[in-house]
Amino acid sequence: MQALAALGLSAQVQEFPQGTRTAADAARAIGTTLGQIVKSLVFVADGQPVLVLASGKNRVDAGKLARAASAARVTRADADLVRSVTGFAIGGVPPVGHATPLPTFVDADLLGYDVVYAAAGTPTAIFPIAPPDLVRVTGGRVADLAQPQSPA
Ligand code: 5CA
Repeated sequence: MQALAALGLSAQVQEFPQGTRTAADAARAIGTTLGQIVKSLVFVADGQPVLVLASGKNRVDAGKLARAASAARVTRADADLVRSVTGFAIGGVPPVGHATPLPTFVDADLLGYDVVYAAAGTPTAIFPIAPPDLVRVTGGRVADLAQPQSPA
């Protein structure tokens, strides 16, 4: 909430005792679609941690992220690295307020919604945010990052 306030946004953090640890949990608790949940994911691009804010309905395509980040090699961060660079444990990693400022990429699919919901630092707390605000407060670059969906 402090990080968002410093960025000019008053966060309306909502607590869900039933848990918002995964995107599916969060969507169920809030009563919204998976697509409207923001997954805050750490990757390592040529040795540098980067943040990807992905729609809950998507898997991040490492090749697309590598191209967006002009990196030769992209891997997932492990849980220890997530904690050390963000200051938060997996399941509650927020899009802002990290221990280290992270270059940020925003899944273009998030821009298709009026409002999306991101973790607020714990596995039971989320906050709503308009996608253009999410881009602004994170200084993120919007990119097509989703793996192609397999037909349902
Ligand atoms: N609070 C929810 C909704 S906002 C949340 O934080 N979702 S999340 O998607 O941003 O965080 C969970 C993600 O952490 C999962 O998508 C999963 O890809 C990742 N994850 C889970 N376990 C590990 C692990 N051991 N190492 C690396 N990443 C992991």
